[in-house]
Amino acid sequence: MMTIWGRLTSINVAKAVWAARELGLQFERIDVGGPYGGLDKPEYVAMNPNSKIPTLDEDGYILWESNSIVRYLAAQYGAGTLWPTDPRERGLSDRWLDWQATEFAPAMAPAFLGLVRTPEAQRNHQAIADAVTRTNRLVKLLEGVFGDGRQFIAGDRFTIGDIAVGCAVDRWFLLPVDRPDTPALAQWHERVSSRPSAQGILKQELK
Ligand SMILES: N[C@@H](CCC(=O)N[C@@H](CS)C(=O)NCC(=O)O)C(=O)O
Repeated sequence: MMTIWGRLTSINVAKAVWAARELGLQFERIDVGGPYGGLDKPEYVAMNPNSKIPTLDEDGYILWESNSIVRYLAAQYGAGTLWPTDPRERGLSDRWLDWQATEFAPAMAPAFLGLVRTPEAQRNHQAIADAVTRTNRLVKLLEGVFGDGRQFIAGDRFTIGDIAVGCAVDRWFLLPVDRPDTPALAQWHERVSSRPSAQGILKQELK
């Protein structure tokens, strides 16, 4: 029995759920976090002392940190598909999970939190503008990657890197900000958004 704890409006929950769906796994998702609360409840903290979402529970095996969950699911159930078996091939996909968490997410966060989660009167417009500049630089980097005509982020197969960066770019494209023209990136975004496993996860209203 597999359970994923977390509201689907969270980018980090979205990554875990997308991976599980892509792998065809049966699981239950339980809404916690955001308006649902529950992250400070002792039962939740006992599972996830970081009091964040998502948390995976598979028959008592508890795992938190979204990218670790994506990696675990892919390694356990997606060898040769989401999880390339050749270490060099896998590295070219896997690095994008780190890049999403350590480069893209911190760059975008002030813009996302400012524009989606902060009432207009309380917004820090300078912080939002700086975030837009920083994130657009990264988005241009991605345009360069897809500029060589590749179908997916690590080549010709959909892998874990597409999940992490797909969720991040999806949110960036949904934010009401000025963006550079990135046609190759936009085409890839359409390609990954149209996968059956991404329905209800990507291209959703930001909350
Ligand atoms: N590094 C963690 C970050 C988790 C995180 O920040 N989750 C946010 C949602 S995206 C959270 O739990 N926020 C509190 C809430 O939703 O109430 C991961 O990737 O899993």
